[in-house]
Amino acid sequence: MTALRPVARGPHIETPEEAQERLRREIHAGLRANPKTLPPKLFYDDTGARLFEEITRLDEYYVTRTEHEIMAAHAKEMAALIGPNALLIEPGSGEATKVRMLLDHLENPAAYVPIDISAEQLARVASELTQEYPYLDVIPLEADFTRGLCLPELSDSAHDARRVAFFPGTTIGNLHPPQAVALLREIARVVGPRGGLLLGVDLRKDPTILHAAYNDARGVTAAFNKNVLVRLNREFGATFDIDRFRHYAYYNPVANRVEMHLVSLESHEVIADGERFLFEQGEAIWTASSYKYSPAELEGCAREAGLVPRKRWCDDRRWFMVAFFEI
Ligand code: AVJ
Repeated sequence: MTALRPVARGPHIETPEEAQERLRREIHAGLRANPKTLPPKLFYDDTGARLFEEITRLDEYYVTRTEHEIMAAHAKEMAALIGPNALLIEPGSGEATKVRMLLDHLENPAAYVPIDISAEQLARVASELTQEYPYLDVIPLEADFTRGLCLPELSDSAHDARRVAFFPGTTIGNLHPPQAVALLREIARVVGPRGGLLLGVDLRKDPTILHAAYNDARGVTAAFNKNVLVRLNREFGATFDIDRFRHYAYYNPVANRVEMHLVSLESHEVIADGERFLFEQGEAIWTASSYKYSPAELEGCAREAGLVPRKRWCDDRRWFMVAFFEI
């Protein structure tokens, strides 16, 4: 049994209580806003992380499968571009499935830093990776990367290594483009002058395909979306009646995004965080966006953030792109 490094917390070493308090305020502000809005990171409690894994295996959800196919075909070339002795950083690591394809080809990586808000999943994944790659220094960091990026304490050699961020799964798509640029800029800052970024992003395509991917027949995406309300009831003492809300997702080809909503089926009141919130019949809570990019637009965002496009890989249908950038 390998001794497990304690999960570092960052940035600014916020306690779990402070993090929960900040989330509470964010939720409160979101429910007061017009339209009512909740941050997509709320999806990823332990139940949500599990539901998302189920989504990635759905017939309709081509996203994960397609990226996996691209990675499988080109991981060797990607690893070569990252180079030897690199420190690999993954914001929103989740199950850390795709990074294994890189690790299988990377030459003597300095360390791997998975960053995630789902603490239980992060600890489990880190221990699995330590067993699978005994030579690898795995340094998990429990953090909300949307609040800025930081690195845990590193050994001198890991600290001086070339830093490369791995940001797959089109997580960047959750952000409105200006925020996406800001996060890319933050990534560029953390990886520094010799750094790199390997980024996976979903591309624009037939809206029918997109619609199906976010409206699966088995209703897993609906359960994933509604789990946000279950969580607010459990963790923040809210009184949402889940059956009074409908999962509603559609692709907006003008804004280039899938929007996910929870729509109130009738006019009613909900208590959350000690306050009454009125829902009109048909009123939405906007729970997520999933932006779809063209390769050129994505690379434009990256350039704005100080990242230079070096190489891109797509599947045959051009549904998904993985791209490598350097500072
Ligand atoms: C994890 C943000 C990439 O937007 O496709 C999947 C989340 N939501 N189905 C996405 C999600 C509904 C997913 N990302």
